[in-house]
Amino acid sequence: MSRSPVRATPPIEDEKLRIKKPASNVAGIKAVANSFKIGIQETGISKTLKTMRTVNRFNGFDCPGCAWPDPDNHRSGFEFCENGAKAFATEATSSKVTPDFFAKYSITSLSEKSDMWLDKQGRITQPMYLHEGSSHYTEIEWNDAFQLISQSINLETPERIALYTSGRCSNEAAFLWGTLARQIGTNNLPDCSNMCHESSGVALSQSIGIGKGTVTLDDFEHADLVIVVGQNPGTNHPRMLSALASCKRNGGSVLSINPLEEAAMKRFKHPQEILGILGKGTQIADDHIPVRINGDSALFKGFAKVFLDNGTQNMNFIQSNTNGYDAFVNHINHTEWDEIERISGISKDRIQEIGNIISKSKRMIVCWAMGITQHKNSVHTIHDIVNLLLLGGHFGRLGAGVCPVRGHSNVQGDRTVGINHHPSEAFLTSLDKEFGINSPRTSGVDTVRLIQGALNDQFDVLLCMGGNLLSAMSDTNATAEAISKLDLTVQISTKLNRSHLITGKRALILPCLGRTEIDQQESGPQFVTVENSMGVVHSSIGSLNPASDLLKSEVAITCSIGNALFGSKPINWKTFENNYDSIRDAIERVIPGFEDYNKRVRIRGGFYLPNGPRDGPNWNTPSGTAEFISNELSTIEHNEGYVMMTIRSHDQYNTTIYGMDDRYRGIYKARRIVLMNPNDMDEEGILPSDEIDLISIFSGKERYAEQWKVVPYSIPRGNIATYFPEANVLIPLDSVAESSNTPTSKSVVVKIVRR
Ligand SMILES: Nc1nc2c(c(=O)[nH]1)N[C@H]1C(S)=C(S)[C@@H](COP(=O)(O)OP(=O)(O)OC[C@H]3O[C@@H](n4cnc5c(=O)[nH]c(N)nc54)[C@H](O)[C@@H]3O)O[C@H]1N2
Ligand SMILES: Nc1nc2c(c(=O)[nH]1)N[C@H]1C(S)=C(S)[C@@H](COP(=O)(O)OP(=O)(O)OC[C@H]3O[C@@H](n4cnc5c(=O)[nH]c(N)nc54)[C@H](O)[C@@H]3O)O[C@H]1N2
Ligand SMILES: [Mo]
Repeated sequence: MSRSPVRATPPIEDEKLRIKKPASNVAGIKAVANSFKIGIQETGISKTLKTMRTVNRFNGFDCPGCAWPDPDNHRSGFEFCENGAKAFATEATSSKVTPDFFAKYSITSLSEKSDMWLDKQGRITQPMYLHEGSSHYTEIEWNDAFQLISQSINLETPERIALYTSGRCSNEAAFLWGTLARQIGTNNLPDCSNMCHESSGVALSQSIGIGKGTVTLDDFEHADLVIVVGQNPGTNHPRMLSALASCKRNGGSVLSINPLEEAAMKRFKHPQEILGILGKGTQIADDHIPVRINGDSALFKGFAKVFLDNGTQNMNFIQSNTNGYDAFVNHINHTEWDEIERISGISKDRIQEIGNIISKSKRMIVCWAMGITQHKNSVHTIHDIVNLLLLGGHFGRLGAGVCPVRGHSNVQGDRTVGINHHPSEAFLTSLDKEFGINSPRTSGVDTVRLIQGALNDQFDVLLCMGGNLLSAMSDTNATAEAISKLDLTVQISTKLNRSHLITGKRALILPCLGRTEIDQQESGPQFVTVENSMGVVHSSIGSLNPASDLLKSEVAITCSIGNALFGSKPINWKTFENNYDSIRDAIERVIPGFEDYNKRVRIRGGFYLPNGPRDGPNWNTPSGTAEFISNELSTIEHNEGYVMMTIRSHDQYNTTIYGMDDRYRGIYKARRIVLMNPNDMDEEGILPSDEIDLISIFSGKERYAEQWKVVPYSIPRGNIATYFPEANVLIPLDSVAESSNTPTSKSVVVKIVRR
C-alpha cells in the first residue's frame, strides 16, 4: 500500500493583507479584553474565569506561555498576560479531536488545512495508530500502543532510537524520559532547546561556568541599566515588561538593540494596574539601536572599545575573578572601527554615546533571546556580551548580570534534570548508581544531527515528548523526507499539528494531560514542578477536568513505555507513576541542588537552584575564574540578496497559530508577508502588498518559497523578516551556529524574485 502525498508545509491561502501603522503602546485594556475574548471563545465563561484566577498563583498551575518568573511575594489576582491567556485557552478548549474526526479526514486531506485550522480542532481524546500504508489513523488501546512501541525498539541497536523533548515537559516527566533513553542505551535526546537557547548554554558555560542566567527578578528593581537585545518581550514575554517598568520606576534606563523597533519597547500600559490601563503608560526604552541583523558582535566589541578608552573598567573585579583580560584588550584594540560600523550598521558616534553610558553603569543587566542565539556566530556574540559585563564587574552583585530569557515554560528545567545529548560524567555516574543501569557514555544527537542521520537511514524509531519537530526544524522539506524514512514515530501530544501528518512508516499519537488539568494517580492527585528562566523551581497543579477520560499524564506514558520494554527491574517504573514524590526523591539523589526537594517545593513560591556567579561569585570553569573570550569579528557575509530573519507574530505560540494578526506591528489578516525597508522596495520597484518569491542559496543548493506579500517596514536596508514556521523551508539544514549547532533561523541569505 502507498499513501497519497502529504504536505509538509502549510498550504498557501488567499490572504487579505491589511497594513496599518505599528502600535505606539502595548498591553493595556485591549490586551485584557483580548485575553477574555479568546478564553471565552475557546472554553466558555466559567472555565475562563477559573483558569484566569488560578494561573501562576501559588496554588495554581504554571502558565505554559513562557519561562518568565513570577514575583516572589506579591502576586496579584491576575499574574497573566494576553499571550499566556491564549496559551491556556487553546489547551482548555472545549473542541475535541475524536476517532470520528480521524475517520472523516485522511492525513492527506488534513495536510491541506492550515496550521491554525489543525490546532483549532481541539484536544486529541484517545490514542490513535496509523498503520503502514494507511492514510487514516484508527483507534488503538493504550496497552496495545505500549506493546507496539516496545516491539519496535530493537535494544541491540539503541543508537537507532531517538527521544525528542519539547520544553513544556515537567521536571518529573523529563527526568524519567531521559532515564528511559539511558536504559534503552542512548543519549539521543534532541530537544527544542537545540533550536532555541543552546548557543546561550554553550557560550555561558565557557565564559562563566554555568549555562544559565545569573539574575533574579529582584535585580531588575536595582539595575541602573537593562539592555534588551534580540528579543521581543511585548509579544513573547509580556510579563517581563512589568520588570522593565519597575527598573524605570526606580530611575534605571532601558536600552533596546534590535533591527526592529518593537512596539512593546516604546510604551507599556500595565494591564494589572488600573492607572496603567487608563493612563499614558510607562515609556520602556530610553533609546533604541537599530542594529543590522547579526551586527551585535560588532556592536558589543564597539562598546568594549569605548569602555577601555574611558578607563573605567573594574580592575579589582577583573584581577580577582577573570582570566584572559590582556588578550582581550589586545583583541579589542585591533578591532577596527570601520569594520564595527560596517557590520553593525551603527555609526561610531552613536556607539560612543551608548558606550559612555555603559561604561558608567554600576549595575547592568543584559537580556537576550532568539535574535542573538540563531546565527552562525551566536556563541561568539554571547562571549562578547559577557566580556562587556566582565569589564564592569557585573556579576555577584545586586542589579547586575546576564539574563538569557528562555522560551518554553520548562525548557531550562528539562536540561537541569537530564535532557541533554552531551550529559556530564558526574550526572551519568549518579544516574547509574540510583537506578542500577549502565548509561551509554557516547554523546547523542541534537535535532540537526537527528535529521541529517535519518536522511542517511541511521534511525528507526523517534519518540516525541510534545512539540512539533517537523514544523519547528529548519529545512522543512528535508526534515519531512528524513522523518518519512523512519519506521515508527510516536507523538505524545495535546493538540493536532503537522508532525502527526508527516510521520514514519507507522505512527502513534498518544494524547496526554495538559498543565491546566487534574492529574489523578493511584496515590491521589499529583502536582508537577518546573524551573523558570531564573532558576526557581516551583510547583504547578491543574484544576480543570481532563479533556477526555482516556488521557494519561506524560509521567504515566513514560512509565508505561519503560515497563513494557523492561518490566520492573532494575527500575520499578510503576512506583513513579503512582506517586510523583518518588520521582522527586530520585531527582534529589541524582542532581545537586535539589536537597529536600519535596519539602522545599511545597513552600510558597518554591526555591532557587544554586548559581555560582550569582551566589559567589564563584566560577565552575577549568581556570576557576570567569573567562574573557576573544573571537575574531565576524558576520554573515553575502554578495547578493538580503539577510532574512524568521520571527514570531503576536498571534502564535511557536508552531501553534492562534490568529492572523500581528497587532503591534500593524499587520493584519496575513502571515505570508515580508517586512522590507521602503528604500529597498523603491530600488527593486516593489509596491506595498506586491507579491514576491523567496529563494535561499546555500552550498550551491537553492530552496524556494513562493508568494509572499511585501510590507514596508522600518528595518535596516539589506535586511528582511518573515514569520516562522512558514519560512522554515528556506533555512538550510546544514546552516548552523558554530559549537551549538542551532539552525541559523535569524540569518538566512535569500534572493527575491518579483512575480
Ligand atoms: N506569545 C508567544 N510567546 C512566546 C513564544 C511564542 O511563539 N509566542 N515562543 C516562546 C519561545 S520557545 C521562545 S524561544 C521565546 C522567543 O522570544 P523572542 O526571541 O523574542 O522571539 P522572536 O520572534 O524569534 O524574536 C526575536 C527578536 O529578535 C530580533 N532580532 C532578529 N535578529 C536579530 C539580530 O541579529 N540582532 C538583534 N539585536 N535582534 C535581532 C527580532 O527583530 C525580534 O524582535 O518566546 C517564548 N514565548
Ligand atoms: N525559523 C524558525 N524556526 C524556529 C524558531 C525560530 O525562531 N525561527 N524557534 C525555535 C524555537 S526557539 C523553539 S523552542 C522550537 C519549538 O519547537 P517545539 O517545542 O517542538 O514546537 P511547539 O510549536 O512549541 O510545539 C507545539 C505542540 O506541542 C504540543 N503540546 C502543547 N502542550 C503540550 C503538553 O503540555 N504536553 C505535550 N506532550 N505536548 C504538548 C501540541 O501538540 C502542540 O501542537 O522551534 C524552533 N524553530
Ligand atoms: Mo524557544
